[in-house]
Amino acid sequence: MKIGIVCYPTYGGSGVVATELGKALAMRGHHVHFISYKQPARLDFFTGNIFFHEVYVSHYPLFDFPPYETALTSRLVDVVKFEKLDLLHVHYAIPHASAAVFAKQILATEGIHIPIITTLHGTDITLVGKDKSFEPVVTYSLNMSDGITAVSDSLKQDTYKHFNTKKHIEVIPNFIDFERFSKKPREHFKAAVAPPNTFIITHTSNFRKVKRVEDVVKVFGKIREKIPAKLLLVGDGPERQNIEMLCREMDLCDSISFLGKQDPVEEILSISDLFLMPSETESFGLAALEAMACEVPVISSNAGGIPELNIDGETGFLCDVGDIDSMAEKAIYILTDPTRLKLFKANAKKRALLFHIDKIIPQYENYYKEVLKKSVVTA
Ligand code: GMT
Repeated sequence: MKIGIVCYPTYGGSGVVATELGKALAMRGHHVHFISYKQPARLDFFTGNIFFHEVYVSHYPLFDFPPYETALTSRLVDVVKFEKLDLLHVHYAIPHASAAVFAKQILATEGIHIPIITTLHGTDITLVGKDKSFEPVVTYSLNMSDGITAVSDSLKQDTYKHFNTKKHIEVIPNFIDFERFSKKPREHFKAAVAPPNTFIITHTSNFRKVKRVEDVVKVFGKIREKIPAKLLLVGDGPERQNIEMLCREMDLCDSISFLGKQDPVEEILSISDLFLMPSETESFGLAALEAMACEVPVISSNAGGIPELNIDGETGFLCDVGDIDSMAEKAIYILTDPTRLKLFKANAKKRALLFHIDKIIPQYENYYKEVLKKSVVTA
């Protein structure tokens, strides 16, 4: 198949999933065309069947806001026509789904039929998308898509709750590449990061409000009162400065390292004993899956789709959003018994294996075939 993938090029979850999906599809022989304003961060190699088409936005003095959606639409028309694509798979509804729908309508005037699949990733539905400044456009784009996928059942239900659509939504969860994400022997690294017999607790995110990084620090503060521990904070974003202030206020600076944006996250996860994800909303929790693949149990909130990944009392624990006491108590419960910790680590990996890339990519391929078949009939 000749597949166009539209995504954000940044390190955010939707861009990562879209890029890894495209790379895996190319490995399976498909021709994959990435379309975005910058080369996706995870697009770290090219083969004869991977292509990248940059979207340029003209800067004209009249534009206070560069019209990216218009430029993207024009680029989609051009790429679909010139590369003779079979389908467009857009990741994150805003503005990718509406741009694709518009491109589809333009192409139809020239007798070209292009099916569109929209994958919903989370905040495009639960946070930004449902805002009334976007909702009518998102609803229309969903209803005009030939196929819709969501990364968890929870996100599927949220979509039905917030948008007026009756269209079928296929749930295809996030996936993980075990060739990259698996526990590696990194004892020297662990020794350099923390004194012996110190537990390493990790959190990775884009430091947005929705991630509740302040809860991570507060939970860590409580753990630190009982057992020797070090907190590694990976990532960066708008809340970083507030979090640094909180660490100072709590007198925890010596026990917390801000590592910033890191590409080899698997190296850090390889030395970690516990992962914290206290998010306000989380459609799936790719960062938690990456941790689990590296044998790291997860203490998380029970928001959104996290319970579809993290199994309470087995791979970690689920607590109510903001319940810092319970999160700390559960963390201490896991960490203070070596046999229990070993079991939780093993369970985390076993659970992550259910989301192995080799299991999930065929689900996308089958869904593509299904949508192509249906859209030929109705075209
Ligand atoms: O987590 C973020 O803020 C980034 C966001 C994105 O779209 O880039 O991630 C969302 O998509 C990921 C991949 O499908 C999911 O694993 C994340 O749970 C989801 N984030 C939220 O729902 C907050």
